[in-house]
Amino acid sequence: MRIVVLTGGIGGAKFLVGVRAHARAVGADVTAVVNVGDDVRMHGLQICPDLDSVMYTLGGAHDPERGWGRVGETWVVKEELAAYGVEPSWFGLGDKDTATHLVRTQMLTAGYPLSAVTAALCERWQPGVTLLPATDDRVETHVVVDVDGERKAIHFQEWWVRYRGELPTHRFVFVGADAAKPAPGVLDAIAAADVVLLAPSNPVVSIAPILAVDQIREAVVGGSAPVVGVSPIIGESPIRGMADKCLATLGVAVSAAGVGALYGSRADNGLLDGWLIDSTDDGTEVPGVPTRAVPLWMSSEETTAQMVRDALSLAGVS
Ligand code: FO1
Repeated sequence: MRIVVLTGGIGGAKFLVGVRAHARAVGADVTAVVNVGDDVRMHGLQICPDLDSVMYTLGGAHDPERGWGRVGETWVVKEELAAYGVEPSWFGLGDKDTATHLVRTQMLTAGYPLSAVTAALCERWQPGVTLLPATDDRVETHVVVDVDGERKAIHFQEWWVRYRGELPTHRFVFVGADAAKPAPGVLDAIAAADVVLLAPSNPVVSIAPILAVDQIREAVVGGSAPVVGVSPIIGESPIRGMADKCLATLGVAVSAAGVGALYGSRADNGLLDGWLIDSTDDGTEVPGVPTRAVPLWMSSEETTAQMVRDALSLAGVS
């Protein structure tokens, strides 16, 4: 079986741990198509938070407490940059993490595309799934906000890390998405997939920027593989992160029903053939989309692998 997962950062990374466990048990092949909208250049380094969260998590090197970056991290570079008074002081790069960004930036500068750089970094971390950036082109999520009496667009990282998403926020823009092409391997993986899963990642700033690349959306919506999404909302809260703030900006209810309707039914030019929701949300209805309610807390590899089995069964491919 071939499984494609569209995914963002830490929620998607945890989900992929379960996908990989299931895949190992049944001999399936997994490709993760990862959001690059969070990517940013800081201090001359190219930083890919979602690719790194997935790579470190599957490589057993992530910090589960902090939710991003490396476990056992030290912060000498950050302290030294602060001593020089260098901005942005609100964004922290750990020492170990910095080595990843140095390797990546060096390879990009030498002319390698992000997909090749990611494959090279994964040589070390052996994630056990194929990690593909959605695109090798520059796609960045910017956020239109009111700040200091002015309306302007700031980078997603500034919106989230500097301002904790607390600014009056009007919309999210995926700069570069119009012209972006899928990274090598993305369309082939979707075309060959037996199922496409939408990880329980942020629908607005993790999944949407992937699908903002036209050819990816067309391949998923027009492809033969069933598409099943896993709700990132349990009750009225995101599993983690800022999905509540993002959904509120779009005027979408922070609920499994709200996100399911945002994705929409495949029969109605939307995405979903099935929508996996948490047991507490049993009874949720999404027009045109079969739902199934199961426990969605990713508390262990085994409980997450069970969610994956439930998603595959809902897709009719287990
Ligand atoms: N999140 C923070 O809250 N503060 C930081 O200083 C910070 C730095 C950082 C550096 C590298 C990296 O890969 C991620 C980092 N994050 C940081 C996490 C990141 O802002 C977001 O949580 C993700 O982009 C959302 O998935």
